[in-house]
Amino acid sequence: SYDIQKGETRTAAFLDGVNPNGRIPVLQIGDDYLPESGAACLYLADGSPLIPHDRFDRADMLHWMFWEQYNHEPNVATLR
Ligand SMILES: N[C@@H](CCC(=O)N[C@@H](CS)C(=O)NCC(=O)O)C(=O)O
Repeated sequence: SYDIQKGETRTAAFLDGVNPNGRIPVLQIGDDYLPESGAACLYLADGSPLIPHDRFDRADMLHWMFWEQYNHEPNVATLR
C-alpha cells in the first residue's frame, strides 16, 4: 500500500515503475500495473454477470463509469 499523505505515489520509483500519473488505485496483475479504478473494475468484472451482455446495458454501465470519473471523482472523491 502507498500513503498519499506522505507523497508515496510521487516518488521516482512509483512514477517510473507503477503509475506515471502518480495516483492510486493501481491494480497489480503479476508484473503488470493497471492504473485507473474504472480499468481495474473492468478487468476484475470481465466475464462475470457484472458486465451486461445487452448492448445498451453495457453502454449504460460505461455511462455511469464515465459520469463517475468526470463529475463525482474530481469534485468529491479527491477533494481534500
Ligand atoms: N481517475 C483516477 C483517480 C485516482 C486518484 O485521483 N487518486 C487519488 C486518491 S483518491 C490519489 O492517488 N491522490 C494522490 C496524489 O494525487 O498525489 C481513478 O479513478 O483511479
